[in-house]
Amino acid sequence: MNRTIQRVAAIHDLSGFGRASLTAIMPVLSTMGVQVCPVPTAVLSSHTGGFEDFSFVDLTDSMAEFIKQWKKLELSFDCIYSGFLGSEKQINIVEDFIRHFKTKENLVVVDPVMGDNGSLYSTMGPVMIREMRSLIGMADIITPNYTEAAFLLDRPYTNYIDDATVKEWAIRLSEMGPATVVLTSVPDHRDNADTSVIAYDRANQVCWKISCRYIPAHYPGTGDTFTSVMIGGLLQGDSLPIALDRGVLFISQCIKASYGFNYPKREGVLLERCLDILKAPAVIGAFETL
Ligand code: PXL
Repeated sequence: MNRTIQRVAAIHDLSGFGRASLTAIMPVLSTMGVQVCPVPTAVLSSHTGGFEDFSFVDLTDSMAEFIKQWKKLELSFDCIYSGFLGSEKQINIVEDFIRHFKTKENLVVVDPVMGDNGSLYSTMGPVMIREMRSLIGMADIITPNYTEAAFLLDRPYTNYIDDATVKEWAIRLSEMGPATVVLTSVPDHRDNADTSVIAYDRANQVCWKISCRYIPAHYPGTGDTFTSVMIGGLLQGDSLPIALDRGVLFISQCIKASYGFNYPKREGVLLERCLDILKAPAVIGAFETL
């Protein structure tokens, strides 16, 4: 549908403190001129990365009623974007949402949030991995990080992976359903100081690589920010490599803007200092084909 403002249904939790999930997704996409319609999966006092104590209200049981109203309103979306999910039941609800709201034209993006740095988050286990494998089968684009890709494919996580192997991982993941596979936080074998984003586009049989200088700091929520910038770019009409390039550049800029300040990393990058960058036209950085 031709709309003045592009519209995204964002199926994520609302974590009150820490700039992850909806508190990162909404400002990024709004700044890029995209309307975000959240389907909240849970309300937490903070995200779970680095906060030992947090309160948590699960919204699984209210999601079905909520979505029923949207079906009655006959809403339509240019993109359906899901991320951190708390249970198999929530994954099933997202699958039902996609079955109902998916059209020929719109974009389904699934970020199979399950872990990072080689390990799973505490709420994830074999059942969630199995269900996530089924959910990614319904997506047009998936954005697993290197850890999540290893769990989805049941391959060992290593500190080193060469370009040919990572390309093969992306192709295998694409065979599970999604036409486009975007692998993030991939260690770059050419230089230990770099990390890359690798993307396989099955329709054009092309594999893109975008490298970025690694800054030794881990801020939670950057995966959500990266995927939101990519979605914003694609909805604005960017090509895949340009949308990915914008995501990588924006994350590097956010980390650089934050790193010099001495505050707990668990609060996330200083997004508010950087959002204006998203209004600038895309500057072509460096992408290459594999
Ligand atoms: O950014 C991913 C994410 C989303 N939601 C919650 C999280 C995390 C990562 O830790 O804890 C609640």
